[in-house]
Amino acid sequence: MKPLNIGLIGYGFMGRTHSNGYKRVNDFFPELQHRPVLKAVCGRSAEKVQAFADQWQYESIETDWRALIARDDIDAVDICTPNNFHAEIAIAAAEAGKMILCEKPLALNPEEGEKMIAAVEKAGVVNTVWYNYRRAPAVTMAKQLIDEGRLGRVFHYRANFLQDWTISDDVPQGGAALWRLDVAAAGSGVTGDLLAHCIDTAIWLNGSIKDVSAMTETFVKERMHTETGKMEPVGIDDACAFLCHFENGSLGLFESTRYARGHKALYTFEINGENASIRWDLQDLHRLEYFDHNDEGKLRGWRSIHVTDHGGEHPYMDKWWVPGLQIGYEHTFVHHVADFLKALEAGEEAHPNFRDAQETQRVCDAVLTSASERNWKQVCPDFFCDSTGNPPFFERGI
Ligand code: SOE
Repeated sequence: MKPLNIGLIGYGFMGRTHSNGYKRVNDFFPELQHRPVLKAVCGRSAEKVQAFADQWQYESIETDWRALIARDDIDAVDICTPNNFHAEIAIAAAEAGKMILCEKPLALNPEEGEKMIAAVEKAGVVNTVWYNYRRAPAVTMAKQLIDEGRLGRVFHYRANFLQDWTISDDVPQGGAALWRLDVAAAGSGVTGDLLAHCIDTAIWLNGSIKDVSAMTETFVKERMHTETGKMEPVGIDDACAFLCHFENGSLGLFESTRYARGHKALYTFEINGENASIRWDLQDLHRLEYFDHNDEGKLRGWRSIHVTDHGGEHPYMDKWWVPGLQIGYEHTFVHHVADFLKALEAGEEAHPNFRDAQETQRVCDAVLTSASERNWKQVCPDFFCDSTGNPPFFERGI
């Protein structure tokens, strides 16, 4: 088996989910030819990063990400830093010829995303972004049902991602634990952190989004910044809702907030087609709700499919326990690693790659622009189209 030496940069919550994925993958996907090796982990505090390395059995540590990238014994760089470091690290890693696994969202904005794509494509390095919810077996099965044409024409796509952890105005912004509340580190609030997941899944299941009309709100306007020790304005969106049109003619409705008291991480989506509907809920992630209008009338109703069967019908489940026994959140990351390695071994693109994730980035950008300008925005299909939805620069003679 071929070792694939991983260099992890950042070791917070996502560092743990990814590390667990690397450690478990060969136990459950024995056909893979590569074995991830936890070669080095990097963080600014030597003491803290060493504690993480000891707990997760990384072979070595670095305190400067440039030193990690410069090492000959690192094959793949995993970026788990706050969002404002993604671009710089990814571009340097690509230039050093490393494979890259980058946390979501891809970047702070589409301009950064475009530079990251140029770097990985020029270097020809395998790249992926950890939109992990695609790999929940029930979500993958939703994709299969849609691709089989079972829904017929799709009319509606509805998604929510609701949390409640920032309601208190005593929660500070910035620093290792709370960078998600600091616009300089995160780029945006719930739009890039939570809606980005919903948008990635939506595009994967239902195709591209054409245009959006959004509203955002920042309920707590000032928070103490852990780095300056002062009260600073809050620059992120605490809540966001948007309407959209998909290319396939269906209508989308998305909502995300960190102010939905009682909800810790409620990610749900529902798709309504002419023949059937599908519903999924992260807190019941092993179930897929399915309504089929072709069922016999007196038995017609929503079925709750426990996506745990073997025999190849329920994605990924042959790899785990026995039918009827479910898996959870952490397995989505194991599946992501497995699919990444499979792509690598087949000489194919890993998905979602930077280019796929850039489509989500562009939707997020259009959402934020729409909210601030209070009007509908086209989602720019490529680099040359600006977020006003104007045509490519070269067509406008600029
Ligand atoms: C935020 O609380 C967060 O951890 C996101 O950053 C993750 O991407 C999401 O999956 C769960 O919530």
